[in-house]
Amino acid sequence: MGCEKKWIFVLAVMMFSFCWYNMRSITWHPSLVFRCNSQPTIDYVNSSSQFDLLKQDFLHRPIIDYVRSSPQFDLLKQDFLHRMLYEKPNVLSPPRSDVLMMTPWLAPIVWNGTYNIDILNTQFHQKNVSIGITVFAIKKYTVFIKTFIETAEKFFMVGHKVNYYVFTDRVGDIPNITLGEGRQLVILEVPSYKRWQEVSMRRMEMIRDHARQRFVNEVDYLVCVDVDMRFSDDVGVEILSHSFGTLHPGFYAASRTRFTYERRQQSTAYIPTDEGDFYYAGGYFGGTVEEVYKLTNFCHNAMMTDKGNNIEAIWHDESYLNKYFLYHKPTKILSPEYLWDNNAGVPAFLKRRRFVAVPKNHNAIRNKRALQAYSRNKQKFHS
Ligand code: 5GW
Ligand code: MN
Repeated sequence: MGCEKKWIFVLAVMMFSFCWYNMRSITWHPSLVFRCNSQPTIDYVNSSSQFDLLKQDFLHRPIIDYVRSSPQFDLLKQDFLHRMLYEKPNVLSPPRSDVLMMTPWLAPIVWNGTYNIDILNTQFHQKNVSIGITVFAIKKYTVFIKTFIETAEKFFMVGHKVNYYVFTDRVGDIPNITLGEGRQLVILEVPSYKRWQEVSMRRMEMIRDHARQRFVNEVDYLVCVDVDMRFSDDVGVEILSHSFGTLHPGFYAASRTRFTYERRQQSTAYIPTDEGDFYYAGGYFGGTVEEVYKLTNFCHNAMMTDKGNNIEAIWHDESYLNKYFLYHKPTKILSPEYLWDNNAGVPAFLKRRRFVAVPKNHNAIRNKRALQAYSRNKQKFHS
């Protein structure tokens, strides 16, 4: 009997100390405090500034309860699609099998047939997105502005809010063009540089400076393109993403070693022959204003470093852009439909030519200096 009581006592002491130990851990262990909180994730997002960007990440998730409980999520209420009728995507029959539709880092490559513009337009209209398109018309290149804007009125982001940002040293040469509703022309007077290489390269610095001072207050996305171009088919919100680059029409099928990256190690634009994904065109990139700021800031700083070391990358701004995209992978890539030169013919995979180069010789033969520039320029288009 006495022996039995002793064991019951020992057992009771053990159970008591076990319970007490666990109660201690409930009050003292910090992770358990979180587990007891009924809505910990929301508090966490609200209280931590480094999670600010994550707020956007909730856009497409059906988190009705969270929306109700948090006033700063009010805007999300609009962000649900309504009934739409369209053909079902077919898992076993991809829309294109003749071209690469996705990079190894899962960024889409935009080709005709791979997207539904009605779905995308609905999404972007709901967000009330506005788009800035930057273009440089320095010296004689003002002659390209009329065609550029007139064709953009027909094909570029029709139905969305658009600001044309025309950088020029010849404000008086920019023609008056009647624009559609929600579209405006902003002329930005900038200095011109003597060397044509510098005219092209300084675009990075000027876009960077205006992104910080102006674009960030006026538009959501920037599209930065060459001016010696005409739109000949739709270019819409399917191109928009955090950051995007465009496949150069001369190199979409080329091997790595054939890419005309900067190959001198002394340059900040240097890319070794065993690296590189694509050859991106200098004349067509974009993204959110913040991402374009980062991109142009990188390229300009790299150019200035090289300038200090008396070196200039082989294809100027394009070389620095390619270096940037190698280590800051774009979140979307535009196929050559978005940047074509009819001198390269029309291959079978190219279903649409949306933005094509305007031949430059008419302009060039007008004076000797421009003619010299044109012949250098022809080499510059390396296809
Ligand atoms: C002039 C002569 C040779 C090279 C560039 C220029 C030039 C370029 C110029 O005098 N004024 C000018 O505004 N640009 C801007 O730089 C244009 O926006 C032009 O689209 C861009 C890139 O130059 P491109 O278009 O001559 O280059 P490629 O590679 O398309 O031939
Ligand atoms: Mn060009």
